[in-house]
Amino acid sequence: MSTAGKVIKCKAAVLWELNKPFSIEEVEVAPPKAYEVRVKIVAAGICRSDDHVISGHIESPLPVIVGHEAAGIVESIGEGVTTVKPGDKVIPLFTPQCGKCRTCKHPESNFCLKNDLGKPRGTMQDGTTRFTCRGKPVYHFVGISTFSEYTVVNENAVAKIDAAAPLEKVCLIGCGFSTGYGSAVKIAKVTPGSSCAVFGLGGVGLSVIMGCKAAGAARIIAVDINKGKFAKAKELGATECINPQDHKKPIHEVITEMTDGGVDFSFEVIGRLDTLMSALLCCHEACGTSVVVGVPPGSNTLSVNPLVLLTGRTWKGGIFGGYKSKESVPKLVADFMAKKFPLDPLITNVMPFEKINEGFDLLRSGKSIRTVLTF
Ligand code: CND
Ligand code: ZN
Ligand code: ZN
Repeated sequence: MSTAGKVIKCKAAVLWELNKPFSIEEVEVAPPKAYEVRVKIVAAGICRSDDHVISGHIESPLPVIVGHEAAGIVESIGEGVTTVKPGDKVIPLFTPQCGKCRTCKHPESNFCLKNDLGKPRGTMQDGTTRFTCRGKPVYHFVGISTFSEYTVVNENAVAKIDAAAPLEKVCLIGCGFSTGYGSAVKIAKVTPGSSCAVFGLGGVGLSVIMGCKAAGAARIIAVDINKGKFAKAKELGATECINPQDHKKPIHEVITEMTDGGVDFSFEVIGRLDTLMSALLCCHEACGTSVVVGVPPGSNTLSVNPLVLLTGRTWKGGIFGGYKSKESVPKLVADFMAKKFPLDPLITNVMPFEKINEGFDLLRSGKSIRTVLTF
Protein backbone atom coordinates (compact mmCIF):
# COMPACT_ATOMS: atom_id res chain seq x y z
CA MET A 1 0.00 0.00 0.00
CA SER A 2 1.39 3.41 -0.92
CA THR A 3 2.45 5.70 1.92
CA ALA A 4 2.35 8.82 -0.31
CA GLY A 5 0.32 11.64 1.19
CA LYS A 6 0.12 9.91 4.60
CA VAL A 7 1.95 10.44 7.87
CA ILE A 8 4.64 7.76 8.29
CA LYS A 9 5.43 6.35 11.73
CA CYS A 10 9.02 5.17 11.94
CA LYS A 11 12.11 5.04 14.13
CA ALA A 12 14.45 8.01 14.59
CA ALA A 13 17.30 8.94 16.95
CA VAL A 14 16.06 11.91 18.97
CA LEU A 15 18.39 14.17 20.97
CA TRP A 16 16.26 15.58 23.81
CA GLU A 17 19.08 17.14 25.85
CA LEU A 18 22.72 18.12 25.32
CA ASN A 19 25.40 15.63 26.36
CA LYS A 20 22.90 12.75 26.59
CA PRO A 21 22.69 9.63 24.39
CA PHE A 22 20.17 9.55 21.55
CA SER A 23 16.90 7.94 22.33
CA ILE A 24 15.50 5.70 19.57
CA GLU A 25 11.88 6.80 19.35
CA GLU A 26 8.84 6.29 17.18
CA VAL A 27 8.34 9.57 15.33
CA GLU A 28 5.69 10.78 12.91
CA VAL A 29 6.97 12.14 9.62
CA ALA A 30 4.49 14.39 7.80
CA PRO A 31 4.11 14.13 4.03
CA PRO A 32 6.23 16.49 1.92
CA LYS A 33 4.70 19.91 1.17
CA ALA A 34 5.13 21.61 -2.23
CA TYR A 35 8.74 21.48 -3.48
CA GLU A 36 9.65 18.94 -0.79
CA VAL A 37 10.70 15.30 -0.97
CA ARG A 38 10.28 12.48 1.57
CA VAL A 39 13.27 10.12 1.57
CA LYS A 40 13.68 6.62 3.02
CA ILE A 41 17.19 6.66 4.47
CA VAL A 42 19.20 3.52 3.65
CA ALA A 43 22.64 4.39 5.08
CA ALA A 44 24.00 7.26 7.17
CA GLY A 45 27.56 8.10 8.23
CA ILE A 46 28.52 9.62 11.58
CA CYS A 47 30.43 12.93 11.21
CA ARG A 48 31.98 14.97 14.02
CA SER A 49 29.58 17.84 13.27
CA ASP A 50 26.73 15.63 14.55
CA ASP A 51 28.67 15.13 17.78
CA HIS A 52 29.26 18.91 17.94
CA VAL A 53 25.46 19.30 18.29
CA ILE A 54 25.36 16.83 21.20
CA SER A 55 28.14 18.72 23.00
CA GLY A 56 26.59 22.13 22.28
CA HIS A 57 29.67 23.16 20.24
CA ILE A 58 27.21 23.63 17.29
CA GLU A 59 24.02 25.30 18.51
CA SER A 60 20.64 23.82 17.60
CA PRO A 61 17.12 24.03 19.01
CA LEU A 62 16.08 20.86 20.90
CA PRO A 63 14.73 18.21 20.65
CA VAL A 64 16.43 17.57 17.32
CA ILE A 65 17.14 14.74 14.88
CA VAL A 66 20.73 15.21 13.68
CA GLY A 67 22.67 13.43 10.89
CA HIS A 68 23.83 15.08 7.65
CA GLU A 69 25.75 12.43 5.67
CA ALA A 70 23.43 9.86 4.11
CA ALA A 71 21.93 8.19 1.07
CA GLY A 72 18.44 6.86 0.47
CA ILE A 73 15.50 6.37 -1.86
CA VAL A 74 12.70 8.83 -2.63
CA GLU A 75 9.44 7.61 -1.04
CA SER A 76 7.16 10.42 -2.25
CA ILE A 77 7.30 13.96 -3.61
CA GLY A 78 5.32 17.14 -2.97
CA GLU A 79 3.58 19.26 -5.56
CA GLY A 80 5.83 20.90 -8.13
CA VAL A 81 8.86 18.63 -7.63
CA THR A 82 10.45 17.81 -10.99
CA THR A 83 14.07 16.80 -10.37
CA VAL A 84 13.44 13.54 -8.45
CA LYS A 85 10.68 10.91 -8.41
CA PRO A 86 9.68 8.04 -6.11
CA GLY A 87 12.20 5.19 -6.32
CA ASP A 88 15.18 7.40 -7.25
CA LYS A 89 18.40 6.91 -5.32
CA VAL A 90 19.39 10.21 -3.74
CA ILE A 91 21.81 11.97 -1.40
CA PRO A 92 20.39 14.69 0.90
CA LEU A 93 22.37 17.96 0.79
CA PHE A 94 23.19 19.75 4.06
CA THR A 95 24.09 22.84 2.01
CA PRO A 96 21.28 23.32 -0.52
CA GLN A 97 21.63 24.75 -4.02
CA CYS A 98 18.56 26.83 -4.86
CA GLY A 99 20.12 28.11 -8.07
CA LYS A 100 18.51 31.53 -7.62
CA CYS A 101 20.24 33.35 -4.75
CA ARG A 102 23.30 35.58 -5.05
CA THR A 103 25.58 32.80 -3.78
CA CYS A 104 24.20 30.20 -6.18
CA LYS A 105 24.59 32.60 -9.11
CA HIS A 106 28.22 33.35 -8.18
CA PRO A 107 30.49 31.00 -10.16
CA GLU A 108 32.72 30.06 -7.21
CA SER A 109 30.61 30.13 -4.04
CA ASN A 110 28.34 27.41 -2.63
CA PHE A 111 26.92 28.68 0.69
CA CYS A 112 23.36 28.94 -0.69
CA LEU A 113 21.24 31.45 1.21
CA LYS A 114 18.58 28.76 1.78
CA ASN A 115 21.00 27.02 4.20
CA ASP A 116 20.17 26.45 7.87
CA LEU A 117 23.79 26.36 8.99
CA GLY A 118 24.80 29.78 10.26
CA LYS A 119 22.02 30.60 12.71
CA PRO A 120 19.98 27.40 12.68
CA ARG A 121 16.21 27.65 12.97
CA GLY A 122 15.92 23.86 12.99
CA THR A 123 13.06 23.90 10.52
CA MET A 124 12.31 23.28 6.88
CA GLN A 125 12.82 26.29 4.59
CA ASP A 126 9.19 27.42 5.19
CA GLY A 127 9.84 27.73 8.94
CA THR A 128 7.85 24.66 10.05
CA THR A 129 8.84 21.11 11.08
CA ARG A 130 7.79 17.71 9.65
CA PHE A 131 8.68 15.56 12.68
CA THR A 132 6.58 14.90 15.78
CA CYS A 133 7.49 12.70 18.75
CA ARG A 134 5.34 12.05 21.84
CA GLY A 135 3.06 14.84 20.61
CA LYS A 136 5.88 17.43 20.42
CA PRO A 137 7.47 18.95 17.32
CA VAL A 138 11.05 17.81 16.76
CA TYR A 139 13.54 20.12 15.07
CA HIS A 140 15.47 19.43 11.88
CA PHE A 141 19.25 19.64 11.55
CA VAL A 142 20.71 21.52 8.54
CA GLY A 143 17.48 20.81 6.64
CA ILE A 144 18.07 17.06 6.27
CA SER A 145 18.03 15.17 9.66
CA THR A 146 19.27 11.83 8.40
CA PHE A 147 19.26 9.76 11.64
CA SER A 148 15.66 8.77 10.91
CA GLU A 149 14.18 5.96 8.81
CA TYR A 150 12.31 8.65 6.85
CA THR A 151 13.07 12.36 6.50
CA VAL A 152 11.70 15.31 4.52
CA VAL A 153 14.01 17.63 2.59
CA ASN A 154 13.55 20.54 0.22
CA GLU A 155 13.95 19.72 -3.47
CA ASN A 156 16.96 22.04 -3.57
CA ALA A 157 18.55 19.92 -0.79
CA VAL A 158 18.54 16.53 -2.50
CA ALA A 159 20.47 15.16 -5.51
CA LYS A 160 19.52 12.23 -7.71
CA ILE A 161 22.43 9.81 -8.13
CA ASP A 162 23.31 6.74 -10.26
CA ALA A 163 20.75 3.95 -9.71
CA ALA A 164 23.64 1.46 -9.46
CA ALA A 165 25.46 3.33 -6.66
CA PRO A 166 26.02 1.37 -3.40
CA LEU A 167 24.23 3.59 -0.87
CA GLU A 168 26.13 2.19 2.13
CA LYS A 169 29.32 3.63 0.62
CA VAL A 170 28.29 6.75 -1.34
CA CYS A 171 26.56 8.15 1.77
CA LEU A 172 30.05 9.53 2.58
CA ILE A 173 29.74 11.80 -0.47
CA GLY A 174 26.97 13.56 1.50
CA CYS A 175 29.61 15.13 3.78
CA GLY A 176 32.98 13.68 4.85
CA PHE A 177 34.51 12.74 1.52
CA SER A 178 33.28 15.76 -0.45
CA THR A 179 34.05 18.25 2.33
CA GLY A 180 37.63 17.06 2.64
CA TYR A 181 38.44 16.34 -1.01
CA GLY A 182 36.88 19.60 -2.23
CA SER A 183 38.72 21.61 0.43
CA ALA A 184 41.96 20.50 -1.27
CA VAL A 185 41.02 20.54 -4.95
CA LYS A 186 38.40 23.32 -5.07
CA ILE A 187 38.94 25.67 -2.10
CA ALA A 188 42.74 25.56 -1.71
CA LYS A 189 43.33 24.57 -5.35
CA VAL A 190 46.40 22.53 -4.37
CA THR A 191 49.05 22.64 -7.11
CA PRO A 192 51.29 19.86 -8.49
CA GLY A 193 54.61 19.56 -6.65
CA SER A 194 53.39 21.63 -3.66
CA SER A 195 53.72 20.93 0.07
CA CYS A 196 50.65 20.50 2.31
CA ALA A 197 49.93 20.07 6.03
CA VAL A 198 46.67 18.51 7.23
CA PHE A 199 45.70 18.92 10.90
CA GLY A 200 43.24 16.24 12.02
CA LEU A 201 42.97 12.76 10.51
CA GLY A 202 39.29 11.92 10.84
CA GLY A 203 37.07 11.09 7.87
CA VAL A 204 37.21 14.69 6.67
CA GLY A 205 40.98 15.19 7.16
CA LEU A 206 41.83 11.90 5.42
CA SER A 207 39.68 13.04 2.50
CA VAL A 208 41.70 16.28 2.39
CA ILE A 209 44.81 14.08 2.07
CA MET A 210 43.20 12.19 -0.83
CA GLY A 211 42.46 15.53 -2.52
CA CYS A 212 46.02 16.82 -2.00
CA LYS A 213 47.39 13.61 -3.50
CA ALA A 214 45.01 13.73 -6.48
CA ALA A 215 46.09 17.35 -7.10
CA GLY A 216 49.72 16.20 -7.30
CA ALA A 217 51.14 17.51 -4.00
CA ALA A 218 54.74 16.35 -3.49
CA ARG A 219 54.71 16.47 0.32
CA ILE A 220 51.69 15.86 2.53
CA ILE A 221 52.39 16.25 6.25
CA ALA A 222 49.66 14.67 8.40
CA VAL A 223 49.25 16.02 11.95
CA ASP A 224 47.30 14.33 14.76
CA ILE A 225 47.64 13.59 18.47
CA ASN A 226 46.30 10.07 17.86
CA LYS A 227 49.11 7.94 16.37
CA GLY A 228 46.57 5.27 15.59
CA LYS A 229 45.51 7.41 12.60
CA PHE A 230 48.93 7.49 10.93
CA ALA A 231 48.87 4.17 9.04
CA LYS A 232 45.62 5.10 7.26
CA ALA A 233 46.95 8.60 6.49
CA LYS A 234 50.03 7.07 4.82
CA GLU A 235 47.90 4.58 2.90
CA LEU A 236 45.88 7.50 1.49
CA GLY A 237 48.86 9.68 0.51
CA ALA A 238 50.53 11.32 3.53
CA THR A 239 54.30 11.41 3.06
CA GLU A 240 55.06 12.19 6.74
CA CYS A 241 53.04 11.94 9.96
CA ILE A 242 53.74 14.03 13.04
CA ASN A 243 52.33 14.15 16.56
CA PRO A 244 52.58 17.61 18.19
CA GLN A 245 53.00 15.86 21.56
CA ASP A 246 56.34 14.40 20.41
CA HIS A 247 57.86 17.88 19.99
CA LYS A 248 58.97 20.50 22.49
CA LYS A 249 58.63 23.35 19.98
CA PRO A 250 55.23 24.56 18.81
CA ILE A 251 54.12 22.40 15.88
CA HIS A 252 53.97 25.32 13.42
CA GLU A 253 57.68 25.95 14.04
CA VAL A 254 58.48 22.27 13.49
CA ILE A 255 56.60 22.29 10.15
CA THR A 256 58.14 25.62 9.10
CA GLU A 257 61.62 24.17 9.64
CA MET A 258 60.76 20.96 7.81
CA THR A 259 59.52 22.85 4.73
CA ASP A 260 61.97 25.72 4.08
CA GLY A 261 59.77 28.40 5.64
CA GLY A 262 56.34 26.80 5.59
CA VAL A 263 53.99 24.72 3.49
CA ASP A 264 52.15 25.97 0.40
CA PHE A 265 48.78 24.76 1.73
CA SER A 266 47.57 23.97 5.24
CA PHE A 267 44.20 22.69 6.44
CA GLU A 268 42.62 22.72 9.91
CA VAL A 269 40.23 19.75 10.05
CA ILE A 270 39.64 19.47 13.80
CA GLY A 271 37.60 22.48 14.94
CA ARG A 272 39.88 24.05 17.58
CA LEU A 273 41.21 27.59 17.86
CA ASP A 274 44.76 26.56 18.83
CA THR A 275 45.14 24.26 15.84
CA LEU A 276 43.55 26.89 13.55
CA MET A 277 46.37 29.22 14.59
CA SER A 278 49.03 26.52 14.14
CA ALA A 279 47.69 25.73 10.66
CA LEU A 280 47.73 29.42 9.69
CA LEU A 281 51.26 29.96 10.98
CA CYS A 282 52.73 26.83 9.37
CA CYS A 283 51.89 27.98 5.84
CA HIS A 284 54.56 30.11 4.15
CA GLU A 285 54.38 33.77 5.20
CA ALA A 286 54.58 35.06 1.63
CA CYS A 287 52.91 32.43 -0.53
CA GLY A 288 51.03 30.04 1.77
CA THR A 289 47.29 29.42 1.89
CA SER A 290 45.51 28.09 4.98
CA VAL A 291 42.01 26.63 4.81
CA VAL A 292 39.51 26.42 7.70
CA VAL A 293 37.56 23.15 7.36
CA GLY A 294 36.89 22.15 11.00
CA VAL A 295 33.94 23.78 12.78
CA PRO A 296 35.13 25.69 15.87
CA PRO A 297 32.67 26.48 18.69
CA GLY A 298 30.37 29.21 17.36
CA SER A 299 30.83 31.54 20.31
CA ASN A 300 34.65 31.57 20.25
CA THR A 301 36.85 34.11 18.51
CA LEU A 302 40.55 34.30 17.72
CA SER A 303 42.77 37.31 18.04
CA VAL A 304 45.20 37.51 15.11
CA ASN A 305 48.04 39.94 14.47
CA PRO A 306 47.29 41.30 10.96
CA LEU A 307 51.01 41.18 10.13
CA VAL A 308 50.53 37.42 9.78
CA LEU A 309 48.47 38.15 6.66
CA LEU A 310 50.20 41.35 5.54
CA THR A 311 53.27 39.41 4.44
CA GLY A 312 51.20 37.56 1.84
CA ARG A 313 49.42 34.59 3.43
CA THR A 314 45.89 33.72 2.27
CA TRP A 315 43.37 32.55 4.89
CA LYS A 316 40.11 31.03 3.71
CA GLY A 317 37.48 28.46 4.55
CA GLY A 318 34.52 26.66 3.12
CA ILE A 319 31.53 24.45 3.64
CA PHE A 320 31.09 21.13 1.83
CA GLY A 321 34.44 21.43 0.05
CA GLY A 322 33.22 24.43 -1.94
CA TYR A 323 31.02 22.19 -4.12
CA LYS A 324 27.71 23.52 -5.43
CA SER A 325 25.84 20.59 -3.98
CA LYS A 326 22.95 19.65 -6.26
CA GLU A 327 25.02 19.74 -9.45
CA SER A 328 28.25 18.30 -8.00
CA VAL A 329 27.06 15.33 -5.93
CA PRO A 330 25.83 13.27 -8.93
CA LYS A 331 29.22 13.90 -10.61
CA LEU A 332 31.13 12.85 -7.48
CA VAL A 333 29.07 9.64 -7.34
CA ALA A 334 29.82 9.04 -11.04
CA ASP A 335 33.55 9.55 -10.32
CA PHE A 336 33.33 7.02 -7.47
CA MET A 337 31.58 4.52 -9.77
CA ALA A 338 34.39 5.12 -12.33
CA LYS A 339 36.89 4.22 -9.54
CA LYS A 340 38.51 7.68 -9.55
CA PHE A 341 38.70 7.54 -5.73
CA PRO A 342 37.91 4.91 -3.09
CA LEU A 343 35.59 5.26 -0.08
CA ASP A 344 36.27 1.89 1.58
CA PRO A 345 39.39 3.08 3.46
CA LEU A 346 37.26 5.69 5.28
CA ILE A 347 34.63 3.19 6.44
CA THR A 348 35.94 1.39 9.53
CA ASN A 349 32.62 0.28 11.05
CA VAL A 350 29.15 -0.67 9.79
CA MET A 351 26.32 -1.24 12.26
CA PRO A 352 22.54 -1.21 12.46
CA PHE A 353 20.96 2.21 13.02
CA GLU A 354 19.72 1.16 16.48
CA LYS A 355 23.38 1.02 17.65
CA ILE A 356 23.91 4.72 16.90
CA ASN A 357 25.14 5.52 20.43
CA GLU A 358 27.88 2.86 20.08
CA GLY A 359 28.88 4.48 16.79
CA PHE A 360 29.31 7.85 18.52
CA ASP A 361 31.32 6.23 21.33
CA LEU A 362 33.72 4.82 18.71
CA LEU A 363 34.17 8.30 17.19
CA ARG A 364 34.82 9.90 20.60
CA SER A 365 37.35 7.25 21.59
CA GLY A 366 39.29 7.79 18.34
CA LYS A 367 38.79 4.15 17.31
CA SER A 368 36.75 4.74 14.16
CA ILE A 369 37.11 6.87 11.04
CA ARG A 370 33.60 6.63 9.64
CA THR A 371 30.85 4.45 11.07
CA VAL A 372 28.06 3.80 8.58
CA LEU A 373 24.65 3.08 10.11
CA THR A 374 22.38 0.86 8.03
CA PHE A 375 18.61 1.04 8.18
P1 CND B 1 37.06 13.42 13.67
O1 CND B 1 36.75 13.66 15.09
O2 CND B 1 36.85 12.07 13.08
O3 CND B 1 38.61 13.80 13.38
C1 CND B 1 39.29 14.82 14.08
C2 CND B 1 40.74 14.38 14.28
O4 CND B 1 41.43 15.45 14.94
C3 CND B 1 40.91 13.13 15.16
O5 CND B 1 41.72 12.19 14.48
C4 CND B 1 41.59 13.67 16.42
O6 CND B 1 42.49 12.74 17.01
C5 CND B 1 42.32 14.89 15.90
N1 CND B 1 42.62 15.88 16.93
C6 CND B 1 41.84 16.26 17.98
N2 CND B 1 42.46 17.22 18.71
C7 CND B 1 43.65 17.43 18.11
C8 CND B 1 44.75 18.31 18.40
N3 CND B 1 44.73 19.14 19.44
N4 CND B 1 45.83 18.28 17.56
C9 CND B 1 45.86 17.44 16.49
N5 CND B 1 44.85 16.59 16.18
C10 CND B 1 43.77 16.59 16.98
O7 CND B 1 36.26 14.53 12.85
P2 CND B 1 35.75 14.60 11.31
O8 CND B 1 36.87 14.22 10.41
O9 CND B 1 34.42 13.94 11.19
O10 CND B 1 35.49 16.19 11.23
C11 CND B 1 36.57 17.09 11.37
C12 CND B 1 36.08 18.52 11.53
O11 CND B 1 35.42 18.90 10.31
C13 CND B 1 35.02 18.69 12.63
O12 CND B 1 35.24 19.93 13.30
C14 CND B 1 33.73 18.75 11.86
O13 CND B 1 32.73 19.43 12.59
C15 CND B 1 34.17 19.49 10.64
C16 CND B 1 33.22 19.42 9.46
C17 CND B 1 33.22 20.49 8.58
C18 CND B 1 32.36 20.46 7.50
C19 CND B 1 32.39 21.58 6.50
O14 CND B 1 31.53 21.61 5.61
N6 CND B 1 33.36 22.50 6.58
C20 CND B 1 31.51 19.38 7.30
N7 CND B 1 31.50 18.35 8.20
C21 CND B 1 32.37 18.34 9.25
ZN1 ZN C 1 20.91 29.45 -3.41
ZN1 ZN D 1 30.02 16.66 8.27
